[in-house]
Amino acid sequence: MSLQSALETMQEVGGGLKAKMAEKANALSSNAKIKQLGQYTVTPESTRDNCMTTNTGVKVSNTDDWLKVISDNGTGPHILEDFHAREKIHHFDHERIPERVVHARGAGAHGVFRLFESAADVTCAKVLTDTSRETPMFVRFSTVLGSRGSADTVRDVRGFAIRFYTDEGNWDIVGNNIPVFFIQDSIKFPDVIHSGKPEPSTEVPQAQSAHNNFWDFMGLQPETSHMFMWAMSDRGIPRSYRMMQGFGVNTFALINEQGERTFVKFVWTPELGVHSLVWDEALKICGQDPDFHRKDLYAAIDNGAYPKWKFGIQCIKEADADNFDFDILDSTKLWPEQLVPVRYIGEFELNRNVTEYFPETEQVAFCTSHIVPGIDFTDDPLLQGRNFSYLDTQLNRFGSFNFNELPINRPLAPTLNNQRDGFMRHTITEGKVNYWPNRYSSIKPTPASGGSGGFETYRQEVNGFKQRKRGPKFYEHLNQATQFYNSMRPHEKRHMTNSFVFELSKCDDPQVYTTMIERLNMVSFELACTVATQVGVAPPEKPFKTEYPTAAIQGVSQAELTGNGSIEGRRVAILIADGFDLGQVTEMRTALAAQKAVTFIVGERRGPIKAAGQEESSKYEEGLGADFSWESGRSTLFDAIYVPGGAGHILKMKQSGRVTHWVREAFEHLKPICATGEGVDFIQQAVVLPGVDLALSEQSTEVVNSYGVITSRNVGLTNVGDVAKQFSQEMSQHRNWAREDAGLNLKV
Ligand code: HDE
Repeated sequence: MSLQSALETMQEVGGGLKAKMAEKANALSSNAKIKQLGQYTVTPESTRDNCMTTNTGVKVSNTDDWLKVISDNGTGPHILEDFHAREKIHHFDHERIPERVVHARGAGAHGVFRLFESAADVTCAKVLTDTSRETPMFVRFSTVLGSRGSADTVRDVRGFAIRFYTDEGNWDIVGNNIPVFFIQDSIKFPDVIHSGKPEPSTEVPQAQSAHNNFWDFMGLQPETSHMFMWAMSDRGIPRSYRMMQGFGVNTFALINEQGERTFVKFVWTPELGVHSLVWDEALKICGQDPDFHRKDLYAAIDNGAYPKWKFGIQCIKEADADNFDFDILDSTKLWPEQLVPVRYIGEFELNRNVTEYFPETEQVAFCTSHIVPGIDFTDDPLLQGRNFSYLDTQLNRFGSFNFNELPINRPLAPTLNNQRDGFMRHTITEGKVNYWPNRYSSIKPTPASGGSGGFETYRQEVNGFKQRKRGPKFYEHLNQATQFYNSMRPHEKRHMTNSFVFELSKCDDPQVYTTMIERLNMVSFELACTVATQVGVAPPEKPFKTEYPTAAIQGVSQAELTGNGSIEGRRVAILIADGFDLGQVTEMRTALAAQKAVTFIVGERRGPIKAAGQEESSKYEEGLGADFSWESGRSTLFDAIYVPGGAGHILKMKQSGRVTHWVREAFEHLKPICATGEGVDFIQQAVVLPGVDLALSEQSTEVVNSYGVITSRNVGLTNVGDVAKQFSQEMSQHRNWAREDAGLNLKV
């Protein structure tokens, strides 16, 4: 392949893909909710003569100078009469609304839900029974503790709130990426959140659970045990919002046509698998790219790599409710899949980015109480209080109950009732009366009639005494925490141990970390001993229990959730300097682009990098344009690295400590690394792979895969494709845990 044709091929790969994606994006731009939002969307073209106006539609002639009384020296006092200046400043002064008290930092996207199996046996909710429907959705991902301006990749639980704009009204599942919660009763929510938020005396730390107050609370409140094990696992540092599971956490009820009740938990699992960052990388990204997750989501959707989740239900019949050794209404317990299998009945896809952040992602107002006929609440004590809190918090954020009239919150189902007026009322309702009953009876409550009639609460018998108490099974807090730990693979256990060590080492109050070691001993003697030694506390003398549970829970290790082998949206850095082998780069890019991975050229400088053979040219613009320089990019922001051949470029790379660090850091973070031709020499110099002499492959066209480092020294153009195949296979597994098991990541 000539240099020229190689460059042209690369342009076609990029251009063709973009055109196809744009086509798909247009086709998807028209679901009913998007059309509805279109009525509220303005563009420069929708204005008169492209002219800026005041908020009352008057064309503006000058927006740079406040009206003044100008004296001879060219200045003078401002005049209050300037209605445009005052409107502009007033508006600015009032631009902020209170940020969410938790989950303040978020990212949203639009999507669509498709049902492939009717759940009519358990519910009459049309959204879960009518397989011919496509239901528009809006989803908001978030961190919990940090404020709006904090970083994305902190260790934290992630919010995963999903809204279905159903024909019967909005249905919200305000979920998380972890299936259990810290506390059992909502009255303790302010306590658990206060303990995690910045300490009141100093307002530090920001977006961190690694401090005295958080671990003080965890140590003293045994019911947190299961959830803090999850938060300290890899689930606390997801690689991408696209690679997280979602859980409704609370126990809801489904009601079918016959009026029968089934207890249900909602779960959704990503097609791309559940994957996480490694801790060192997460910490670095907080500084290198604090918007890492929101950018990742935006870029994937923008490039047509639409993330998808299978949507499932776990059901327990009313008659079986008492047959478990945990209370099925206790949100600190999950329903193990081996006992209650997940029935996947639908899927959703996010296929459109928001047009403007504030009116969509910031103003979306999720409430657990937004349900539709066929779905109901239970006595889950964490859910009951949430139903109160979400509505209350929206009133605080918006200052008016009319927040449901905002475009993003406005249901697709028509709304009509006698609640009128209030701040910022938009709707104009015809008619003389705003009360019920009235002499016209034009609108009235409608009796329940399956999924399409009025909402009717399940007829549940309730009797008892007013008390502040929980059911007897609520008092067991440790079994599932131990079972979760038992379910982890060796590398997952190692990561958990390290996170406890990190977090507790940030606490400087010995009482806090000593109590926490006692608490950990209640979950696992092994874990408590390892953490204690590292944190500087005497390990417990003996196990807390004579026998800890030995069972594991199915489906909770991320090793069981690696996805469908797709590498869509994976970011691959191609490291080059002048004199690189363009043919190899072209072949690799084409092969990876065919699988919708996104490649970036990272060169010795940004701008054109000259391929071997082009080096003599004096024209600056000749060469392959680098997206980043070695200095401006960082290995942490990519999933994998490729180093092509080219004697001249390898010579330069070997002289750069920065680019050597790139490869070593990616190796330490267990990422797939690929090299061809002379690129192999560079890898050999940068990392240690025991028992593998990469030079041996010099004479063969063999592709060597050693701990996720894929090399082919004597690659002919014909087999870059084979190398790419192994490279993407490795990428689809996300990280090479065997490298960590062998301790190689720490020997670079
Ligand atoms: Fe929330 N939670 N929460 N929460 N929560 C809020 O509502 C609350 C809980 C979750 O992207 C607030 O609109 C109480 C569990 C998400 O807009 C607030 C309790 C789960 C989001 C509130 C819980 C969540 C919130 C703050 C204990 C997982 C962000 C702003 C009973 C199932 C939604 C707001 C978005 C937000 C209260 C516990 C998930 C204060 C009282 C369990 C994803 O109302």
